[in-house]
Amino acid sequence: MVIKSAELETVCGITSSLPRNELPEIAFAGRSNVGKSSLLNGLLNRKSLARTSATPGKTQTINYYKINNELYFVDLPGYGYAKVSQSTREKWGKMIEKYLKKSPTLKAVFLLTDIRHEPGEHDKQMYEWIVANGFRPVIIATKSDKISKGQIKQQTSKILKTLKCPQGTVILPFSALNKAGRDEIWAEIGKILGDDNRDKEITEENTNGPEKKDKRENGETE
Ligand SMILES: Nc1nc2c(ncn2[C@@H]2O[C@H](COP(=O)(O)OP(=O)(O)OP(=O)(O)O)[C@@H](O)[C@H]2O)c(=O)[nH]1
Ligand SMILES: [Mg+2]
Repeated sequence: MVIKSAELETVCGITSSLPRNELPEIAFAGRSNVGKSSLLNGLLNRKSLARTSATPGKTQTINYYKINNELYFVDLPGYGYAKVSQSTREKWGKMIEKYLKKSPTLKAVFLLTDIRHEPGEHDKQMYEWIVANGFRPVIIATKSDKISKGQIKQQTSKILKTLKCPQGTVILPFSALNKAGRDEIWAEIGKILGDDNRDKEITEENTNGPEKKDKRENGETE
């Protein structure tokens, strides 16, 4: 995709209601410091559209970036950051869950995990939330420049195994440093936009679907 425009359009805090976007959304989730904002900048060829930081906990809001008037990238708050209080962490968790449940144009969720490490408890929980909401997450293994090329396959297999991903789950290594994996991620986004990857079986079983839509149409917020 040729990026003609990319701008931060909406920032949602813990108490904000979510915007009613018409355009498709792709969300990026992952623990604090895993490289979500760096991935967005890398995909969009911008140095600092999404603010990145060596200090974990930088993105504490849901940030909607509008791309080319065609779609939104949604940067979700990083979880698992030890220095925030338990109650704040719970509020973030609720905010992320609300986002997954109440976003009718959400097409896919990309779950980021650090290629060097086995996913932890918070990653497993996030994976399960995503699946419970009817999505098959695309896994992005970040910071691939930190390991040798020969280790990539072994590490991505370990991540898939730890998260108990079903066969066929897409996992793509990415480096914000040298942009390796960028084209593959854009190719996946292209597929998603042409072909909704929401898990049809789960969606059909989920009888809350139409009710959710009605609530939004009636202007109700939580
Ligand atoms: N070597 C390397 N460093 C990276 C990569 N991606 C991110 N980083 C570094 O990791 C740190 C965190 O990156 P961010 O993009 O801010 O992470 P985030 O997931 O948005 O973090 P929160 O906003 O706290 O949730 C920064 O110091 C980045 O420079 C990568 O691919 N390779
Ligand atoms: Mg961030």
